[in-house]
Amino acid sequence: RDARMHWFREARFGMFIHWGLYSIPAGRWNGKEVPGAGEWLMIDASVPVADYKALAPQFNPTEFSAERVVTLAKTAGMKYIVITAKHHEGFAMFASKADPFNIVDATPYKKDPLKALAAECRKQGMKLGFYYSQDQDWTAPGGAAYQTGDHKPPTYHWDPAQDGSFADYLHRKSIPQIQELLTNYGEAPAILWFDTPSSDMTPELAGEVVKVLNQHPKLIWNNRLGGGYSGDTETPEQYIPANGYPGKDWESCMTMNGTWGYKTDDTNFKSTETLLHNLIDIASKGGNYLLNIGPKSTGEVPEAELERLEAMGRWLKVNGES
Ligand code: FUL
Repeated sequence: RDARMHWFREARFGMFIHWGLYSIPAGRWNGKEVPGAGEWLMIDASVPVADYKALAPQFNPTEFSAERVVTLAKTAGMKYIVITAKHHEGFAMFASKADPFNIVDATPYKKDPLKALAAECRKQGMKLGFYYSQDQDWTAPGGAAYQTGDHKPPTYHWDPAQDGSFADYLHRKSIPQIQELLTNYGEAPAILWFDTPSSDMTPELAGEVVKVLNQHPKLIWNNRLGGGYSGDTETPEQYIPANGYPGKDWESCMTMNGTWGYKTDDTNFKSTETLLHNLIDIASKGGNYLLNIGPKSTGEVPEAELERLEAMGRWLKVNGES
């Protein structure tokens, strides 16, 4: 375990990337701002599955450049990147034989950005991890949904197209896609970042996922798989634990404004000074800072995020080690 965690313990600073179809509506639906995080738009606005899936043919991020993103992370002083391979919306940002709702098969872009990122990260010596929403999936039958608005228990679905068995969803989509992410990108990813487990993820079902993960001895995975598994890392979200987590590996993930996925209406950005204070505070307590960017649907990184990361890099160059 120590050998496996070694690079993570030295890293201190990483880039989180939330990017998916939600970057197209960018927080607005039917001409109105939808309160909440941009990547939660589908559930917050109760968008029917067919309407949401209709976003895919509009997704053509021709301005995305893996080279620019990895260079930006490097410039900022970051040592690793974790990108959303599939968020709760259920759309795979990678080539997938397991499910056709993916960027290669369902969009005019037709390319796999994770492939480009994996190649560029290898080239620039950057670790790459994949975020994968293994439990919530709002466009796949049987995928889980959190309790939101007036959605009804026990499933909290809002469209009959979402109904089905969670175990079937896990066997047909989630586990096969996890396997794709673990094997299709050369060396296995450095991190698998799971999220928002529900009670659907029983110890038995989670155990099936763990069997797959255990085939990759260098893989680090977080504490959000569910089923009682604690994983390798604690993941405080949007806060810094007062005393860190003595004896544990941890990573505070945070946004620069108030959303993970791009939202045109959210311009409430923290100052570079605040972001640097967070980094120093976290590092002094033995953790890592996983700081988010939310690229636009074109693939471009919002200017406010670019500026801050470049400014952090300039400060670190003068004042940091490395
Ligand atoms: C949360 C998710 O629901 C958010 O959308 C985001 O991905 C964050 C890092 O984890 O709980």
